[in-house]
Amino acid sequence: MLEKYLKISPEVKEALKNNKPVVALESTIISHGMPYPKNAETALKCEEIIRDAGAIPATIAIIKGVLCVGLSREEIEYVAKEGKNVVKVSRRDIPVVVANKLDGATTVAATMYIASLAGVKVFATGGIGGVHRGAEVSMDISADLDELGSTNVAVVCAGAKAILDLEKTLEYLETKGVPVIGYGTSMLPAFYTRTSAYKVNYRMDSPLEIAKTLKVKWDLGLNGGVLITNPIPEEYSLDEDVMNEAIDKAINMMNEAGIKGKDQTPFLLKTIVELTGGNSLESNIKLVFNNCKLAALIAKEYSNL
Ligand code: PSU
Ligand code: MN
Repeated sequence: MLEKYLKISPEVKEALKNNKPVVALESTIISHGMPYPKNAETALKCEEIIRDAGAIPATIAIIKGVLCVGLSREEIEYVAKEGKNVVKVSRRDIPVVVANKLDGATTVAATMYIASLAGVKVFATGGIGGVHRGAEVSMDISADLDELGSTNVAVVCAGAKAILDLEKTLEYLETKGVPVIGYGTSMLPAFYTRTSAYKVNYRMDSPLEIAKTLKVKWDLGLNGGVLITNPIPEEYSLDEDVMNEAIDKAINMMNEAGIKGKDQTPFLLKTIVELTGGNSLESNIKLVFNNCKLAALIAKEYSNL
């Protein structure tokens, strides 16, 4: 039944069969999160970093209605070049895009779900979606958080951008039973910066410690994800005040333009890069690389348990 919808690349299939470490990668970050050609270069480099660290990369997207786990170079180039012409697919969009044989770039939520169908346990990205500022009125809460609450995949990220309400995002994750781990830190990283005003739930200093927690969680039937937050390397971190100013401005521009729903996050990401120049894009790329490496190390430890 599933085979009808799901295509796992031969390399990823072989790795999963032999319990080799695999790391999932999302594709909305490629299509909607970064401009071409940096997005293609970044996506390919992520795969290389994961391989160099001893795991197999599995970039996930929907190609002509097929849920693909492990894209070819050409498919990555295609999603990167098409950019926003590719549908941004979160959980709710999967059935429509598949039924109509469309192309879709998967968000954290959709990537987690498809990874879990394939049996991939560890996933690397940049930043997750979360509770938006003003959510007490707009109710804009990313489906990424509910997916973390129910799907058994660990997500390695650099925290969340301050386009979100970080405090409410943590509260929501607590409600959903999602442990938030800080890798080598007890403070929640805020994407461009290594810290924020908020604490993570647990600090862990080794990939093995994290892998053990994943194993126990799922062995006990505690379904859902784990969020591993990995601070941006010091040398690429950006000034908090400068970034917050750009974020505030981008949110005002978004509200003035009346942008709503799934278009909000892509608009904010694009506008922040425009307002801060190539600097923030470069930092974004570097933190994703850093997360790919950590995810590979966690996947390796997990496969040995
Ligand atoms: N935040 C980022 N970069 C991204 C995204 C979020 O810093 O690329 C993307 C991810 O794919 C994430 C999605 O899953 O946006 C969340 O969108 P929404 O807020 O509409 O759920
Ligand atoms: Mn939303």
